[in-house]
Amino acid sequence: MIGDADLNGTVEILDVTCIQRAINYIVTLSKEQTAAADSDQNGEVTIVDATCIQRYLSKLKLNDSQIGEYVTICIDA
Ligand SMILES: [Ca+2]
Ligand SMILES: [Ca+2]
Repeated sequence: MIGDADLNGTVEILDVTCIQRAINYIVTLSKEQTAAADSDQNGEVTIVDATCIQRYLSKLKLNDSQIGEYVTICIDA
């Protein structure tokens, strides 16, 4: 699910925290987590992705946002 950086099935503030930790190299995201955390789908996990999720949680849903939607995630073997 897009935005679900910790892969627990829901998009919540913990996912924002998870992304912030990844940006600060406190934690390392798996490929699956990285794909889910990349909320704006630009290929990299940045503070913008954390901001996108915060907006989603604040109900300021972006028109082009796929946060909260299930998508098929392609992961290289
Ligand atoms: Ca989550
Ligand atoms: Ca991104």
